Amino acid sequence: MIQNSELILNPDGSLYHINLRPEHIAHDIIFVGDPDRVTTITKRFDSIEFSTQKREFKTQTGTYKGKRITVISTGIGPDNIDIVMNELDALVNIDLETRQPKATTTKLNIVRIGTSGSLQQDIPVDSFVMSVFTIGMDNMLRSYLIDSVTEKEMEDAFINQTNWDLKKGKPYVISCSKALQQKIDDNRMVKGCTGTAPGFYGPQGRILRLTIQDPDLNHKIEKFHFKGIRMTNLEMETAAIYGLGKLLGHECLSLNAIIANRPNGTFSKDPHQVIEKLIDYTLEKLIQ
Ligand code: R1P
Repeated sequence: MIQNSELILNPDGSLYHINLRPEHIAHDIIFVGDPDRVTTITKRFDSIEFSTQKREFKTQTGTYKGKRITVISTGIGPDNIDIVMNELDALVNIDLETRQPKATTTKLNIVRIGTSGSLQQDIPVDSFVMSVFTIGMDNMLRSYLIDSVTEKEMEDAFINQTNWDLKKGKPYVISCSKALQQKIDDNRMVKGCTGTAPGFYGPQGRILRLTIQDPDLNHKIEKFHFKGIRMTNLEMETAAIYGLGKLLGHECLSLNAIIANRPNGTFSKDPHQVIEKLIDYTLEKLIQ
């Protein structure tokens, strides 16, 4: 039995942070970072059956062209993903009455619609990137036993080519769900490898007033190559989603609206429009 201190339920039986009970969620789930992006998506729905919000975790469940979908905002960063993935998994794979894992597991389909910065001159603002691989430069996932789900050869290549300082922790590489990739991919997507950083400024090579540990890191990441794969973009959630998804047995895919181009120093003139387009793209693919 999982103790009250480890699996915390609110008085209404919902999970502590995400405020959800099992009946509140669909098995097809869209993650966004920004709570305001939840309604940007669900305003397209036929109807909404459930809404809640606690802290940065806003959730709405409804139907889009007859398909039941849940949209959840995760806020920013891998630490929040640890909360959302574990609590969502508990909703389907732990009996909340007996506090025991269920005998059979239920798989969730999770698609992230995020914003991101391109690392390559030829991937301009306003394009879409599908994260076929992700490199986690955060350390959250290393609290779990991850060797069964990581791509070690690519991990070593990244550490060597970027001369990564292991004092910052050890990067890890995870691939996306092949089933979701097949369902959602088409030629409007740039396929690539997304770097997940544990912060927005120093961890992504942005210098304001502080000296950073490796000012050349983005340049080295941009040049990284492994068996035809290159780094396409940087954001703050994908590796944590893919890692926990693989460990818990869920299908996960991350789609990125490119709103900044780091090497060119440009920012989209209309970031909302590229996000809206990526939302339309994703919803149409999900109902196929
Ligand atoms: C930083 O501005 C945030 O935007 C990106 C990053 O991953 C980080 O969460 O994603 P979202 O737009 O989904 O929040």
